[in-house]
Amino acid sequence: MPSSRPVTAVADRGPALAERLGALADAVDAADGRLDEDLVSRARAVLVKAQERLARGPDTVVVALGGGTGSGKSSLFNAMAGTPVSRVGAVRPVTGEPISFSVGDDPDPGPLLDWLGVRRRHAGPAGALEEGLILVDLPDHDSVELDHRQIVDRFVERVDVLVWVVDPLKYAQRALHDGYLKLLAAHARVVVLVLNHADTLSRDARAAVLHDLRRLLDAEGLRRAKLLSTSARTGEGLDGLRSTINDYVIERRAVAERIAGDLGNVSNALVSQVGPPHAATLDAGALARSLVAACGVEPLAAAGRRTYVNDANDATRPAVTSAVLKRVRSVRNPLRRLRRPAGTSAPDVSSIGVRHAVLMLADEAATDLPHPWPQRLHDAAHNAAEKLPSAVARALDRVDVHHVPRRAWWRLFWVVGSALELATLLGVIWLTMLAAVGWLQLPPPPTPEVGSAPLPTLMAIGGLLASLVWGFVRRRAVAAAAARHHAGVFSRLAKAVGIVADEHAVRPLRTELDVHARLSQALQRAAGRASPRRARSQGG
Ligand SMILES: Nc1nc2c(ncn2[C@@H]2O[C@H](COP(=O)(O)OP(=O)(O)OP(=O)(O)O)[C@@H](O)[C@H]2O)c(=O)[nH]1
Ligand SMILES: [Mg+2]
Repeated sequence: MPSSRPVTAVADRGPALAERLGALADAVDAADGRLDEDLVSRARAVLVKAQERLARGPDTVVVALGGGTGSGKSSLFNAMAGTPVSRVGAVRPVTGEPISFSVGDDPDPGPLLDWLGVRRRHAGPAGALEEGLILVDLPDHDSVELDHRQIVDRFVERVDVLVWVVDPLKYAQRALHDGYLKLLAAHARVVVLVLNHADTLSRDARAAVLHDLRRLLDAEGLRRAKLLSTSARTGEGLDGLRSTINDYVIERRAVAERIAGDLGNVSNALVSQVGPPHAATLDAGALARSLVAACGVEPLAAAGRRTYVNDANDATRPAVTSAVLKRVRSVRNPLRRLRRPAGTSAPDVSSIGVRHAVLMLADEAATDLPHPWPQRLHDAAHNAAEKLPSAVARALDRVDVHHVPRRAWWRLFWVVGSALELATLLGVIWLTMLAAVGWLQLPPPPTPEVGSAPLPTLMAIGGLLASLVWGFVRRRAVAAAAARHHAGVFSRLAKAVGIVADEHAVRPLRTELDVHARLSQALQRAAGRASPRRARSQGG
């Protein structure tokens, strides 16, 4: 049954058309809620129409005769059918509803005629006309009867080939050119213009009218539309009309051509809202850098560095100095034992800075994108900028900048430094005792010597000098390690900011750009601008 054939039935003859229809369906899905609603519903209507038409016998070609009243549609219709099926008359208008003539023995062109809304149906065997043709005689489009025009409009939407019959007096009529022909530019391949009543014109006048009509059609984008002249009265040009109609049936491409025209029209209209495929990139790295600046990562890392310096100093400072310092400090500042530098743990996130960074990202990605994409990206960025400051603050809070693991080398500094201090102290005590013995005029005890220097002097002076040098080395080592620690904390914080930025800002924007890319690729395919196979592999 023709009515049960799916859209892909056309694939036998035109895989490209089936692909293009599929691409438009993809695009309509992605466009929903994003593009102009009227346009999206127009695209949906094209898909439905294609589906319906292809389901109702893609191998049948429907050719309708349209035109103004009295132009001779019914006369030509009868001449083509070879039998007086449609009434011809002198009182206008004559034809009030469409009449069909099906050629050949298609068991049931009914579903197609139902869909077209034809009630008066006739059929005849294939003779001068090709089998598979359904010829339809239409009422006049310029009628005083309003419903005539509505009938014509529906047929113009649905038939495969339109034959416009004009007469020498009304061929330039605006109702025809503005109301129909100009709108059919995308369908020019399936539009035929027939100048009837040719017998009423002299040879020169006919040539002039044909020339003028051709000029009009070309100017209206209908360069590919065929132009014939006929006389239903004398039979002149009827063979040409018949063979033109037969050609469409023989090629059987009219169905596909007609649908392709609709598809091209609506796809191009959608393309104008989407633009060509766009290699928009999101500079997530730049966003992370701006956020790091806006979120007070550096002061936090600096606080971590200070904690490191404090902890390392506490652990490496030699015992005596350390004990003395502790004593002095606890007298000066009893709270110091709490140790954490106050006021540096809360991240200082600037909402304005965050907003600026995210909007910049969206603006850059939107360059070259047509309306409404910049607005959509802007909205997504706006949304992200609302949530981002608190999310970043929470993420920064989770990084413990004050956590400083103990290092093995700290012990070495403490042991060596303390030993040097101890030697110095012992040397000083020893010298003091020797001085006391001298002052009491007692015999001096034997004092060991290293080389020619007495040991206590060596211990006191050498120990002091060595302590000073060791202290200098210790402070340099702590400072260098603190700088490394600072860098580590900074990168941990920056990474946390990057993760949050990715989740709240980059991902929603990327989703929007991905939809744009999908849409634009699908539309390029639907419009027939991209090779279907290549486009598919790109899209996948
Ligand atoms: N001289 C001449 N008269 C024609 C020709 N074709 C049709 N006529 C006449 O023009 C009148 C209108 O013809 P129809 O075929 O009824 O015209 P129509 O376009 O079907 O008109 P409506 O059904 O009212 O829209 C009739 O009297 C025809 O005999 C032609 O080529 N030459
Ligand atoms: Mg008629």
